[in-house]
Amino acid sequence: MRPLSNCRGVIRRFTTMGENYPRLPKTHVILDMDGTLLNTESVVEEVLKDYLVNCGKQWDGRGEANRLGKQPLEAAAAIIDDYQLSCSPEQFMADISPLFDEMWSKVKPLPGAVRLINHLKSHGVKMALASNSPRKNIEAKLSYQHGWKESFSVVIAGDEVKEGKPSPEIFLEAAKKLQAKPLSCLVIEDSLPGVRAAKAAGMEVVAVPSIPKCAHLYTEADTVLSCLFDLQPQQWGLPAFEDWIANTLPIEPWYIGGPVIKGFGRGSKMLGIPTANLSADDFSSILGQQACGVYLGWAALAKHGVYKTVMSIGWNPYFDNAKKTIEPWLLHEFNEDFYGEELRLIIVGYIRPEVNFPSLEGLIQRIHEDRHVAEQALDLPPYSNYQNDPFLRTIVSEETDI
Ligand code: ADP
Ligand code: RBF
Ligand code: MG
Repeated sequence: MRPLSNCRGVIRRFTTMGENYPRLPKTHVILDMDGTLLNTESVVEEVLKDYLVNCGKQWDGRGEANRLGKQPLEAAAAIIDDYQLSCSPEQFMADISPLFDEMWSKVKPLPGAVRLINHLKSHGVKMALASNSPRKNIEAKLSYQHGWKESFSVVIAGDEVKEGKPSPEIFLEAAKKLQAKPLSCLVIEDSLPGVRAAKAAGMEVVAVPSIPKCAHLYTEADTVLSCLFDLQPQQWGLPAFEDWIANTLPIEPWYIGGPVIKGFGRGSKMLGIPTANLSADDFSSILGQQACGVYLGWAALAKHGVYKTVMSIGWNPYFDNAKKTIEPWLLHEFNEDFYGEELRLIIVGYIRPEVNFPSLEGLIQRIHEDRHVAEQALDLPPYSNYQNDPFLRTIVSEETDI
């Protein structure tokens, strides 16, 4: 089996001097905030939806890629253009800013953000926050995230520089205040203007795109990751995470359940791997907060019992689905289908990002490797106890096969 640690997480890496070229070790990390550390977008969407309805328009997610990472007035101009509104960017900002101010308390950290900040902080790696957001908004957003403000040695806001991203100024200013050379700083960014700004500042950049299916646009980034879970700081000379256990990353467990629905019918037919799908529509809010990827967990089937499971959550890049799906493979041989039966899942750990494969055989082989990883890891203490969780046990009827 291929060593998983070599291929975990990195969707693509550009190096001009070959894979083994040693990078200049990084001593400092500069982080973008919205879309990189905080899931601001879901709250922004909520506000925009209401605002546009009042303007007689309907929000359809249009132009998100056009807006992300921009400076506030430019983002406003993009929305005005996309939705043919009749106000000026200044008027738009004046109308919408108070609505945002009421919402910052609802913004949640993105998966892996708290882990990353705590990790760097505990190893004494100095961090800067470099955001196009105005200082007032940064302060408001940070005030709701416990311990974040103190974690950053430097915070630079969009209204504290002459030009925001994609100008390099904000990153150069952050490096200066950190007293670090640009090449000693690693930038983590979700947006294209942010990546461009960091490159123009002479820095290396890890991109973690916040819009699905956009990874191919990030040609300027040094590495493109699917989510922050996949960051390997040791590749940049920074201290490695120590929380991976048997090729899995324990996460704050999440609990979902519902009747098994029909999927695309290709799991068993094309792959020989049946997946008992749950309706992603019923979980759109929780799915929006979680990173796409391959996960391990425990599954309960009301009329059968409790089983180990390994699943993919996301867009299935090999099939390029138009909708996100939840695809749990229960690690047990069943004699029959169980469509309609109540299925409950506790998702306890992360294995890897969803990726594309050059062949169906490659995908199948990798899913079997995932199964092996999950089977072994689920016997270990951080995960094994969840099989007895009442969330699972209480739905399983007495006369089951377990
Ligand atoms: P679909 O696309 O409709 O989900 P699949 O080919 O993926 O079809 O088959 C999934 C169905 O197979 C499940 O809904 C379930 O009824 C059945 N099944 C049988 N064994 C398993 C298993 N070990 N894990 C998941 N589903 C299984
Ligand atoms: N599909 C992908 O396109 N890329 C993946 O990396 C991927 N990983 C998977 C891992 C597991 C453990 C499982 C069960 C499925 C995975 N699939 C992946 C999903 C597979 O494409 C899906 O089950 C079929 O499309 C069935 O509808
Ligand atoms: Mg299926």
